[in-house]
Amino acid sequence: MPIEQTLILVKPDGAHRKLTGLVIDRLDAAGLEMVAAKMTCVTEKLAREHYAALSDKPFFEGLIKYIRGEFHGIKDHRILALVYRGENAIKAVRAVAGATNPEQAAPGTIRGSFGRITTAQQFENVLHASSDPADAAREVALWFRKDEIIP
Ligand code: IDP
Ligand code: MG
Repeated sequence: MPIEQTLILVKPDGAHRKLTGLVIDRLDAAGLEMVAAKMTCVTEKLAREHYAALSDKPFFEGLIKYIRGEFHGIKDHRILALVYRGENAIKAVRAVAGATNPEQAAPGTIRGSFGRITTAQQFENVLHASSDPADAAREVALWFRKDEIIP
């Protein structure tokens, strides 16, 4: 199986609800290795670049507000960004995370246990996880410099 790197973001609802440690525990338990971590400011530009492929979706503007912590009072728009590495890391992290829609995410997955849909139809699903090798490479390079990642 291929050794992959994948980007994880603990989203503002995850930070606000004190789920950061749980996310890290679940990823560690999946047998993956953390190779980069930082609290970083999600600028408007970074948020829009990260979610560029979704810019035509009706939920896009809400998603930009959400990832910048505007619904959760996150100071300075800070977020925890992580890179994990391991065999089939992209799929392994997606399995731990669960489906995008928290109502459809399997019980026991992070999103299935802790995600919710707000009355304004905002998906709050605790974490971001890259979805395929091309996305993972693009996203890791967007959030981290090379020298911030353990070789
Ligand atoms: P993913 O995060 O599981 O890869 P994507 O389809 O890439 O899912 O969507 C990115 C993020 O946009 C989701 O994690 C979620 O926060 C939000 N999102 C996706 N679909 C919807 C929707 O139908 N309504 C509201 N928010 C959505
Ligand atoms: Mg995605």
